[in-house]
Amino acid sequence: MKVISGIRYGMPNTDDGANVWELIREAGRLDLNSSYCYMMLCDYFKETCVVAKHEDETVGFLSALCSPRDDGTLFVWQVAVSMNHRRKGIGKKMLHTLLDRESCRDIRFIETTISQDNLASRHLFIGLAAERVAPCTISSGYEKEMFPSDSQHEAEQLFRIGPLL
Ligand code: 9YT
Repeated sequence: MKVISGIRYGMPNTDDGANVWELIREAGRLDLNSSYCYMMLCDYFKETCVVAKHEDETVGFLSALCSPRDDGTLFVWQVAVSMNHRRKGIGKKMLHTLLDRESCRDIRFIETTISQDNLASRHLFIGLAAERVAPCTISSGYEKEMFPSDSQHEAEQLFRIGPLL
């Protein structure tokens, strides 16, 4: 558990799932998955997820998983920070907290998908690559046409960072 400026960064528990679901709903910008999905991430994938808390409030959540291809790639699914706690570097601190964990010891590449309008996440990952002195390539990921036609979902570009030192 890390504490920086009164915010605690740690591994989530199943109990955090419901609060995480509310955080993602309030944050507004991300795809809201089912509460079951967030509970399952906080349970089975806790080693590669980070929850940020200020007192009793859940103010940030990062979900990620090691690629089942077992090729040293960490897939970062969502990075969410509550409205009231933006511009404090919480997203970046969650990423560094995760990369410093034993569970990420063999990670050499980070992949994530980000839509064009999610400027905060685009800056976050480009900034991370610069800090870790690693190349960042952006390519087409999930095209708009791949999503259900009535979902209004934007295209998601694939960011790939690495090799990490
Ligand atoms: C890095 C990040 O948060 N990507 C979002 C992917 C997608 N739009 C989602 O799950 O919300």
